[in-house]
Amino acid sequence: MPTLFDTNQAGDLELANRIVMAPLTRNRSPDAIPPDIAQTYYAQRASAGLLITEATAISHQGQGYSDVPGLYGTEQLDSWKKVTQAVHDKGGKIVVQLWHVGRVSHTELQPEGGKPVAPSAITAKTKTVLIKDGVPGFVDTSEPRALDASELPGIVHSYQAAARNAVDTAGFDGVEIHGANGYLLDQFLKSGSNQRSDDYGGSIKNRARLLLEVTRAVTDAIGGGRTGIRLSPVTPANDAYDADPQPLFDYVITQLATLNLAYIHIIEGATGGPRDISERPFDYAALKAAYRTAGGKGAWMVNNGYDKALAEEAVSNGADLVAFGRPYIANPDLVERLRLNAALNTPDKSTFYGGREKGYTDYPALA
Ligand code: 8OZ
Repeated sequence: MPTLFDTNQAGDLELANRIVMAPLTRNRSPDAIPPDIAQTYYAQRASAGLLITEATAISHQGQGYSDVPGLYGTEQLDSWKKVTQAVHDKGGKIVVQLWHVGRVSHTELQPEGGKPVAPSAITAKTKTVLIKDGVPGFVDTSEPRALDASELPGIVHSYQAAARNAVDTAGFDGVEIHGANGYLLDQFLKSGSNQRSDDYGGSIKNRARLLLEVTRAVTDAIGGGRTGIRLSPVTPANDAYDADPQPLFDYVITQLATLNLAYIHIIEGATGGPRDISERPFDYAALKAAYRTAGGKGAWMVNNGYDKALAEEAVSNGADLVAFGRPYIANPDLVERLRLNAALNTPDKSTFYGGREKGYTDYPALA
């Protein structure tokens, strides 16, 4: 029976263990350029089997928070190149999370102060982070405008270009498509945010169309073996809601099964919150079974609220990889600490978003 500490394969990626650093937004990239200290931050965590970067905007339009990084400008790519080099020098593997926030944004963050874009012109009941004079504050998201169908090929192209640049220019081992947490692709998937009457709204097949077009475009550019995707079937994050998520995600996963992806990354329950939501039941075992039945060979990665005991139980029940979020903020050597059953440092919430070294690169490893 494999353990958390055994090697595993995720598509083309050979991973040293089954412990993954989940994507974590840190808002330390002014002008969307990762700071030099991001090299230290990610290299400190390189003993994870796989590092997934913080969500990274594929375009200016795809940005929804102050000081999050991008993947569409030369300086952004050059800076990421130094990060991937630092991780590879430590023997680590790193993929970048491709992000378009859709309606979870603010006019102040959009090109020419325009409205954020969405499947439908429905404001998300959620907050974003604007940093003013170095001080982060939560503000309501702006009212979005509905995307015209003629704009969608351009968005698909932005994902594809970002994936190509990530691998060819920035040196990433692959990409993760952010299909979760109420951002653009999840907004299209779910009935609460998608009221379109064209080919991208209405039926499950139509609502899943954009996510599948994006995933095909990315795999065409860099190969399925270097592409993962993150999904959150029932999270309420960012006002995400679907009236009937099980058949929706069973369809999505069955389609994804044909694309030879490296991995499928599932957030179980409410992102960063309860793993079970009584009013939003979901059968994750059925989802995984649907993927395997449809021929899906990617690694099955689980996430949300895992500790060592729960992670070991998941691996013994057939999970291939377990992603840890908040523990990775405070424990650069999380793999070693889990191996030794050592105490974990406690993350400091006040330094999650914004700032510099404090709460970022200064958490100690075991002596
Ligand atoms: C926390 C703060 C801002 C963004 C996500 C990218 O939930 C995020 C995010 C998390 O996926």
